[in-house]
Amino acid sequence: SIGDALDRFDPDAASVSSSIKYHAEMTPSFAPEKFELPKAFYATAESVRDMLIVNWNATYKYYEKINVKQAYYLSMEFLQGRALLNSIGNLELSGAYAEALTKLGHKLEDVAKQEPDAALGNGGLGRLASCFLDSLATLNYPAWGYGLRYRYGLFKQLITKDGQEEVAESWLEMGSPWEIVRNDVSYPVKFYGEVISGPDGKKEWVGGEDITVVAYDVPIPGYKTKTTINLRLWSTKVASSEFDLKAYNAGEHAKAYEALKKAEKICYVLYPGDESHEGKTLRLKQQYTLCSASLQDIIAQFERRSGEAINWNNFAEKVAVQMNDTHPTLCIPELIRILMDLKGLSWTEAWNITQRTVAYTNHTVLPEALEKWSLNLLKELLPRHIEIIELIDKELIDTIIYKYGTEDLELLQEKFKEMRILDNIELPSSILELLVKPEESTIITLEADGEISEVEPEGQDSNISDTDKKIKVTFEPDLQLPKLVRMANLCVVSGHAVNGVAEIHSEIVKKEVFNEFYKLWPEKFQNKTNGVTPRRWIRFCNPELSKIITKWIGTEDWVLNTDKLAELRKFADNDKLQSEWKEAKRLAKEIVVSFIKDKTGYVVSPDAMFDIQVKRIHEYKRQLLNILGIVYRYKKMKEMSPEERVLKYVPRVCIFGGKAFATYVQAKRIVKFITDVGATINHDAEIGDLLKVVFVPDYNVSVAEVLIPGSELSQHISTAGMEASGTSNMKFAMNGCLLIGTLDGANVEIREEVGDENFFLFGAEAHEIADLRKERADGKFVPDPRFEEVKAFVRSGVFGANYDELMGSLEGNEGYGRADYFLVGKDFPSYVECQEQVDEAYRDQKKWTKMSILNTAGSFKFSSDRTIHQYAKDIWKIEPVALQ
Ligand code: DL6
Repeated sequence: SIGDALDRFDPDAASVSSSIKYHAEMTPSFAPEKFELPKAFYATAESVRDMLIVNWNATYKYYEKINVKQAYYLSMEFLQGRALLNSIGNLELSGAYAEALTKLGHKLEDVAKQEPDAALGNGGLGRLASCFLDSLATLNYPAWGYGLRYRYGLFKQLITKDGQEEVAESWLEMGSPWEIVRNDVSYPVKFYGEVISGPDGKKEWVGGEDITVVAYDVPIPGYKTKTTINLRLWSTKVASSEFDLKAYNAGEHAKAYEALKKAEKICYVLYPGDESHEGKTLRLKQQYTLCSASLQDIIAQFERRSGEAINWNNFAEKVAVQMNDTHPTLCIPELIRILMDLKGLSWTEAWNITQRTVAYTNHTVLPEALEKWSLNLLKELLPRHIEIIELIDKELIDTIIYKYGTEDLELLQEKFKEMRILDNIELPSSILELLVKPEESTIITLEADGEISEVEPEGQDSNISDTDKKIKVTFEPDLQLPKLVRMANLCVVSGHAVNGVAEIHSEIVKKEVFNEFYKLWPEKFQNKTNGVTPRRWIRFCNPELSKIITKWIGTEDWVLNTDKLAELRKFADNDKLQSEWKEAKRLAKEIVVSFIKDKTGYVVSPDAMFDIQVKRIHEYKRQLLNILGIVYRYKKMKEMSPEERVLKYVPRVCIFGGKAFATYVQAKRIVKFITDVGATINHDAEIGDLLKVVFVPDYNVSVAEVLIPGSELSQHISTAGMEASGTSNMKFAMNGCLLIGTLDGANVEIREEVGDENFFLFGAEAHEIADLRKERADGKFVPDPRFEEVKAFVRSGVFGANYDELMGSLEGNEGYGRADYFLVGKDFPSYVECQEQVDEAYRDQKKWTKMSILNTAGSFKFSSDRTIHQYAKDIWKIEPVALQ
């Protein structure tokens, strides 16, 4: 029985050891005689995988048997990081593994470090998806993740004297011990071709390019539960019949495997450059591959579980699909296509089922990040899907007309311009006819930019028939602009729920980004504040602090029920707790010291304050504000006597980490600037340990697991209103790190929970930003002299160059784009002053430690368990099912 299967494993160190030895002997990729490090990792991981597979099979079978409603999380990114410590931690086998490995001559931590990060993500969105999987499994929710198995992830970041360099991230070079290749789970995916209509009006998509997708399953264990859910990653290939043996034998090798390469390249890298047509096509192919494969799989599962009695109207009662941002939008037309063209349902039925099934999470308000695809590219690549998207656009137009009537054409035009899925594309003729007002006699042209023009028809106007000179409504696309499909609008129209990821962000989603949709369907809009898993982000990455928390709370239940962390509040002043707390922080800082030495060569002092900003490099996240603050501090230090200097400033190590997108030139300039500043300051003997600036290369999950426990101050300093949520802010707070930040994203809620006095707040607020930008653009902004001073200092060449492009962008000089769009200049003085308060606070270590404890205590809300319960209840309508 399932129960027996699950109970077979309750291993002690001895049985763990023999399992590891077994795998060491049977692992063919390493020499048999030695048990050295990489091999020790693979053998250990394989022994863990045996256990995972038992639970994973049982979970799978159980869901099949009880035919429970399941959630499917579709995401182009899963930033899983390493799995070994997390898996054995969740299985409660860390002790047994540590002991077994010691007996075999290795330390568990050394073995664990051999594992390459599964870097199938870019930033917060991908890591959130991975935290969600951990919570789903832990809370026993029937759910799966679906993604792509990129061979090279995003990229590996090298830091050279020229700044960031990207090289392929070859995380799969030695194979992944966690994945199970499912050659039995494979589907065809088609591109291009044409749509033909049968006599009964049924559509068929034929011809084109066919590839095959194969599932790679990654078991995801929950904490202290047998539930082990599935992350199904798709890999692309072609059927063997596509290999052109004749061409190969004729020496035309490239031709022989052309089809294979075309298919394989879909899964080479995450976010391939999309400036070229080729690049855009590849990205769209990736998105469609994820959607088509996952939908086919979900439908196959639904059919299998339904047995003889398939009732499609029941689909949404069994399936909830969550689109992680707009990248998986194509699952909407794909579901409709399968239901209509392959399962024979009508448009009305298919549309209704789809709306009840899919939901959309928005993760950004940056207009440039809201995906828009070229109509022509979509038409070419997915001809059937574009027909379906046109039908959805028509449904939307009907709804708009139903709501606003046809009387006020100007109002309608406004609504169409804002809301239509198809941008700059003809209105359906049936709609144009509907807009005709017989009593008037003008030709009304609705222009794509929202304007309306009216022309009195001249007697001989050839567009107007002789019999009816009354009126005509036409639509005029803007020939200068491309015809686009707005994916976010498609998601909002088709999904039954739309959510933002922090309270302030969800309000912006409702009141600004999708305000017109909110007026139509207020009930769709929700907030689901992000969270992070306390297993990985405290329990496993910070064992010393975890022990202390458990000791003072009196139970380890906080790992599952983070509300208990709030109990630490009552001990925040306790001297004993404070000294243990400081000791744990100190140990974590020492680990950071050796990590920095190892990765950058810089030697930093553990006595200094560790001040960290780690996140993707983006202008809105304002790493530039941070580094300019450092430069200002450095300049002031240089102007002071050594005595004054130590009185005014506490020693700091300022740590940066994060990747700049390969084609984001300005972000790469920022990386280079930070490393140059570091090179100058770190070698300035006069400054010594009072200030160090370090850029840690190749920031990823494992690096975060080292840096976050050792952090004392972390920076979340985005221009207000621009960071959807942020999740590292939650991880830092959990680990007793104080935050300096703006009122943006989840900072707002973190500050509420930890207390205003335990958060360093500065900067303009979201509601002020539009006016401030206008002030800047109108040339009315008067910069603070400190801001002028720091820019002049940078331009003087102290750091090697004059950084004209960066400094210019802060001034709006010609050629440098929008005048300080991210308001670095505006916030600079309050940032510098706030940093002075940080120094002041740090001098009082008793107070600082209390603030640190209160940050951990106040972080209880930011567990992804809370977030997942909310998604399950409010959006997916799924219930936990614990295996018997
Ligand atoms: O919701 C997860 C994460 C947020 O915490 C960040 O604030 C936000 O920037 C990030 N958004 C993206 C957007 N990507 N796209 N498209 O990564 O999501």
